[in-house]
Amino acid sequence: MAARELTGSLDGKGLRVGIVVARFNRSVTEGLLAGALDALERHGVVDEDIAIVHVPGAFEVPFAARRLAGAGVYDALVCLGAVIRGETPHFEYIAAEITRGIGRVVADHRLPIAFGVLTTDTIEQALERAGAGHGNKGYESAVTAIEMAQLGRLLG
Ligand code: INI
Repeated sequence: MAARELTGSLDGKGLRVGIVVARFNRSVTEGLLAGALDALERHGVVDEDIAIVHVPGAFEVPFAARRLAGAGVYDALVCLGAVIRGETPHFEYIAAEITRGIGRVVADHRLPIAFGVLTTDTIEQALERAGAGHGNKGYESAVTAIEMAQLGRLLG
């Protein structure tokens, strides 16, 4: 007997997706947001099914993600931010807090949340992952959100 394999499809049609994006390091996070929106559009998610929530910095992302999750409206969330070591002595705290905070929301709400948060040493490294070409972390995260939303449907 063949093993049963489950993989979420990348069909975004009909999915409702919430995006939380931090303004801090805006030159990076705007690129992440553009990448995420591009991915959603290419995979069939329509504008009317997308909510974009702007927050000041990465530290505030889990708060907004929790509210969106609690609304019970979204099939998946995408969290976007850029935490850059060179610019803060409390890099480790903020990076740890957003990671833990988002993880808690996933666990509490059983909702897929894609982690599109860059943690880099320099702004240049972050910009490399937020550009228009290949490797945009926002794009990758949005595709992950779609796959996990579809997988969640299969898993029930
Ligand atoms: N927020 C970020 O998103 N990235 C950072 O690199 C960063 N640094 O460098 O401090 C940052 N700080 C702001 C923080 O997220 C909160 O907005 C602030 O502490 C107010 O709560």
